[in-house]
Amino acid sequence: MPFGGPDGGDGGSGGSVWLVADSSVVSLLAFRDYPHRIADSGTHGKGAKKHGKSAPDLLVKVPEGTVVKDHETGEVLVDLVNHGDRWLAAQGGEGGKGNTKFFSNKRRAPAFAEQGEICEDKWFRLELKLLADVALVGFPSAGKSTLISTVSNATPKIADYHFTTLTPNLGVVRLDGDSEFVMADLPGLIEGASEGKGMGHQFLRHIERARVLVYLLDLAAVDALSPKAQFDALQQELGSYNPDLLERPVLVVGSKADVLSAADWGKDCPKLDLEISSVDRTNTKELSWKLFELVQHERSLEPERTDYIVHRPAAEGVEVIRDFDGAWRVIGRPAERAVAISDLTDVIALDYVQDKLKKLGVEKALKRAGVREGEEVRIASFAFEYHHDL
Ligand SMILES: Nc1nc2c(ncn2[C@@H]2O[C@H](COP(=O)(O)OP(=O)(O)OP(=O)(O)O)[C@@H](O)[C@H]2O)c(=O)[nH]1
Ligand SMILES: [Mg+2]
Repeated sequence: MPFGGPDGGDGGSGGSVWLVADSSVVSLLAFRDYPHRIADSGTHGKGAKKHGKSAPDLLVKVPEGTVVKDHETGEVLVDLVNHGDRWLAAQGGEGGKGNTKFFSNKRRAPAFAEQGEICEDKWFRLELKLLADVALVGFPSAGKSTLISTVSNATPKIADYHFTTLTPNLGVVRLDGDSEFVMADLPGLIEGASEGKGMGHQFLRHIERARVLVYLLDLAAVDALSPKAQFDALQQELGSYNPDLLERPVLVVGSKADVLSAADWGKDCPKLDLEISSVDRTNTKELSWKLFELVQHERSLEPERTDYIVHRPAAEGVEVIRDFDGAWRVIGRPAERAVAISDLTDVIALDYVQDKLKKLGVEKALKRAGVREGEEVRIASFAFEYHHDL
């Protein structure tokens, strides 16, 4: 302001990007559609000493069990294990100080102000260890693999002989942006499975971890066990493996309804929650939504953790290294920041930056590293010649 002195307010800081483990998110699929996550910028400072507004941090939800790795080296940066665990992935830029802040007896009319800091911009690789929310249990050839291939992204082997599935298949059932859960297709169970018969017993532990169970009963099994006999046998096997499994929320579902229905079996079919056909997709969407609601309910009963872990990078100091061509390079966020936010074409500003670098210990670090008169020193995108005490 002419005659009035400096009156520029500070700029607001930009938001940081955090990754936060959240039990309602089960997959990383959203990152395939939308890999860039950008926190908002702060707003500019204005005259009349008005400060700009800082932007809020952007909290990006990831599933529990997400491992964050360096995109290039594959180094594990953080393991977000439990709901609420969070990690500072990229720090927002700090707002620049308005020229009001540079007013002093020495500098009565500072014509310069700091630039806002350039924010961090990084790529990471996210990986996830899946745990099933829903487990499909049923006799061999009941149609478990066909069902999971219809409602999820899993592509298991399907065939008309028993024990086609030898190891569990996991699939993500995605109903819309925020509604998703993990389904496990397990090898078929038979009578005696809990004593080790057939394939399924090795996988009963997967069932133990699932929040919700589906008993898939083959309605087309004309020359095998009736749906009722299948149901009884499944309950028997699960109960003798672990009685708690009988308390688990469960949907009793008849499969292959395009061939035969519950009505065709009369008393030989237990009461079903749903009849489905994976072939003509009768009720498969309905089943997914019902399962999602049960899973959501179970998730809501789980106690909210309050002891989550916050991971943030350690404060950085100043380090001096030799650049690729032999020049010196100062690295460390505070020093890089001091240079990046200042208008180095303004002599008074330059003076201010030099002061700041000295305070940060840059000069000391350069001396310690052995920099000699006239050698080139770089900080971020700025380069200068080193002269002792200048
Ligand atoms: N008509 C009809 N056939 C089906 C349906 N679902 C599955 N099938 C058939 O049933 C047979 C067995 O299907 P799978 O999905 O492999 O059965 P599974 O339960 O995974 O069997 P295992 O892996 O051996 O335990 C295949 O020939 C499927 O094509 C359905 O809704 N209708
Ligand atoms: Mg199968």
